[in-house]
Amino acid sequence: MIKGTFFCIDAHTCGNPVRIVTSGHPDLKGKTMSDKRLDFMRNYDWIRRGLMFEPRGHDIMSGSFLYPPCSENADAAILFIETSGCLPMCGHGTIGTVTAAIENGLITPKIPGKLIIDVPAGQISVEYQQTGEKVNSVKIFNVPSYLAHLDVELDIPDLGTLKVDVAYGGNFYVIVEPQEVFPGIDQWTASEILNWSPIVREVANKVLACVHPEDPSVKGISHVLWTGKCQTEGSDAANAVFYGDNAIDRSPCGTGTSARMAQLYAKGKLGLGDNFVHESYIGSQFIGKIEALVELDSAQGQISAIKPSIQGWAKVFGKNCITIDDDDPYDFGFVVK
Ligand code: PYC
Repeated sequence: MIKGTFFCIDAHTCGNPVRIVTSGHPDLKGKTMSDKRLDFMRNYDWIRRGLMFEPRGHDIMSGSFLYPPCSENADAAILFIETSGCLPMCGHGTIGTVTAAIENGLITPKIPGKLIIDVPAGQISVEYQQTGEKVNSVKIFNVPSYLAHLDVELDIPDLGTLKVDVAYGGNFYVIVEPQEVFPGIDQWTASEILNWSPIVREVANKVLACVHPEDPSVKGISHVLWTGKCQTEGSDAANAVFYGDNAIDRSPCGTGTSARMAQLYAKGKLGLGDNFVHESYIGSQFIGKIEALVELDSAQGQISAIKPSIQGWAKVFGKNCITIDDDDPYDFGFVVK
């Protein structure tokens, strides 16, 4: 029996995949996208697994569902899906989703060129540029981003002690800069990054508490952002973001770029109004900027945060109708580790 039929638009944002699911998504309970994310994770995770994992997806697959807005001022809402779960926010996912949605008439903006979008991490706004039917670039004004932990020493078995920071940019990131036991991403192979990242994430999650002060359902370190020397002209910094169980982001990572700007701001290395060109593991670039400074209330007092923007591009390359049928032994997908 067919359990679900999903019409999808396949795209990539600066090299990283985004599968935008335009039909077949479940009705979700809740007033906000954060509530709806929890309902999806509890009751419909089979859809994510079926569409993201092999054989319909792969280790690096990520995607989104477009929903009607939850707030009166918004144009649309997005639920993000990925091999690792349902992210509170995804930058490359938003750029791909907006590109596909505008090019295919799936969202009608109240103001052409601008969108307000509800996402599980809060509300974001977007500006996009279009030539004819094509969207050339998308700029996201992301959720407040902040440094959560500074100079933490992690004992990584068989590697040594890593000094790291942890920052939030829509997801929590361990940020690892070059040091004695880590020479930089330019000196490590992709296999080394894929090997050490889950261990670093696990150790960091054991010793550090990361809970968003305004939404306790947003918690835990999901990503590891490694840094190193740039390879593309014009870049200010380079990164390799690890996510899921076996993925390095091919885009410069929107939430990772936001977290990195928050870390650099807190350390006095980036200022209000500064641009920050961030390069991915394959050399593609996002333009980041610190747009404003804000304070977040927390039980421990106020947290200084930045309001970052991230600008990038996406290309749509296919349309796809995917079924999940329970006569298929791999209906809910599988992961090879
Ligand atoms: O662009 O925010 C992002 C992202 C998260 C995971 C992969 N990409």
